[in-house]
Amino acid sequence: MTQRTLVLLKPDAVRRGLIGEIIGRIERKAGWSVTALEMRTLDRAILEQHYAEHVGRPFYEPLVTFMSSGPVVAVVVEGERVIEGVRQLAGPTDPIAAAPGSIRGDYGTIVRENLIHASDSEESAIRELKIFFPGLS
Ligand code: YYY
Ligand code: MG
Repeated sequence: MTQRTLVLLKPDAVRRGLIGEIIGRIERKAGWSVTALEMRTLDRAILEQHYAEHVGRPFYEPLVTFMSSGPVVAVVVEGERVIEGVRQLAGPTDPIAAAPGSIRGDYGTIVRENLIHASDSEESAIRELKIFFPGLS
């Protein structure tokens, strides 16, 4: 089942020089490929759309501050079961709970600064891809 998912390399990953490392891990999975990519700094409006489910939660304001603190790299990844697959590769939200070998488990310690966003379902992927890559057919 070929799918498309949205990955964001968060400002901490960009600042720490982990763009190549993280994209490299994704590219090494058999049959997965990067089909679009853009570096950009996100503003409050786009983050409110992207994180709509979290608006009003206690961590929302610090999350927006962090996510707009520097450029992110938005990446479209296509391939076999890529939605579930990239979530697995990323690991759980809390990097300390994430297993070594996962991206968050290998590089993160702080929940907010957990390096990577990946769409969590087919419905989220479609919604998020529209926000970041509106021109994609
Ligand atoms: O999908 P995922 O990124 O793993 O977690 P979400 O529950 O959707 O939360 C989005 C984002 O918000 C998370 O990656 C870090 C941040 N966050 C936080 O700072 N503190 C929390 N208690 C929960 C989430
Ligand atoms: Mg999420």
